Amino acid sequence: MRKMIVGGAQMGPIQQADSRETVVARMMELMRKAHAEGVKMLVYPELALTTFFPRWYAEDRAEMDRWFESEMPNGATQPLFDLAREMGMAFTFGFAELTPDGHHYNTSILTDAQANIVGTYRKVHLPGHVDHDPERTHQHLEKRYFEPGDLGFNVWRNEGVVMGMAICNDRRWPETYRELGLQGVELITIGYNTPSVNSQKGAEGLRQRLFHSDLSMQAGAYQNSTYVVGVAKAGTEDGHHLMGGSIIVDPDGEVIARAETEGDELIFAECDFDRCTFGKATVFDFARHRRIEHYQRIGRQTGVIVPV
Ligand code: CDT
Repeated sequence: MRKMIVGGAQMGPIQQADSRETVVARMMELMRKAHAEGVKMLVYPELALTTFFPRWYAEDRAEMDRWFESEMPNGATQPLFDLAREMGMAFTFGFAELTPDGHHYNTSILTDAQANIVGTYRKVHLPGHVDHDPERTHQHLEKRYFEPGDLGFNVWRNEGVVMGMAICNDRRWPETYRELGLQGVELITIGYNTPSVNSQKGAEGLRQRLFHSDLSMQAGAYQNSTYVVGVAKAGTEDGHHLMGGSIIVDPDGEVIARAETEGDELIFAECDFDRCTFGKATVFDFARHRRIEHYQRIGRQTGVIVPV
């Protein structure tokens, strides 16, 4: 048996005025709680260090560079890395990355138990739009401020477990899980910031938003026989509400831990990674059952083409 206690560090809202240092202090508090529960791998949300700034429109996108990190770790986050090293805790969190050559990505990093960065992922599926859209109840300008990730979907053997990362909207796409599943993933970490209102369909409601989130991650876990940890940044940020609903899902697709609040909250569960083997060797033994000769469209066609 390969058992590890995995934690999700859901975070409550971060206001525009909150400093990185204040936020990191909250992350460290969650890490201390996780350590007390025996957690060895801790998952924080997407854009964990700042407010969800893509909701704000700036004519000059360079104004938004203040939300980006040009190195990691940096002065503000170093104490979190130091604490993790002291506690022997692997972790992952998301942040806005500005590269030395001027590229902007929605990024997450993965560390080992010595706080060495062993993996980097840059969000592939960027939701929203590029220009200000007056038809929407609120803006979602990820396509304005970020470029699509250039690293693809990778896994890392970390602390004895095959781990992969995805970010927020990626969780709604089966391609995300299957790319990772084809590399034998056993733990997929997904941080998210999901507005509780659909800006183009107000009637949708929070219940259905949470259902779609659960549905996507539970299906991804089951169909690839992997654990999935989805962790929210939740609550009201400068008047805009983000849903909670952080969960840990087992390789059967069952939810084994769930957040109850919209604030800073630790969820955790003991994961036995040997449980991933059964599904991978039977109903989802890809080598025996996949028929890639019939999947060609997936790799060559992006949008829908309906026959005339
Ligand atoms: N952060 C992020 O990717 N949020 C999206 C909202 C989509 S609405 C344009 C999500 O899929 O949760």
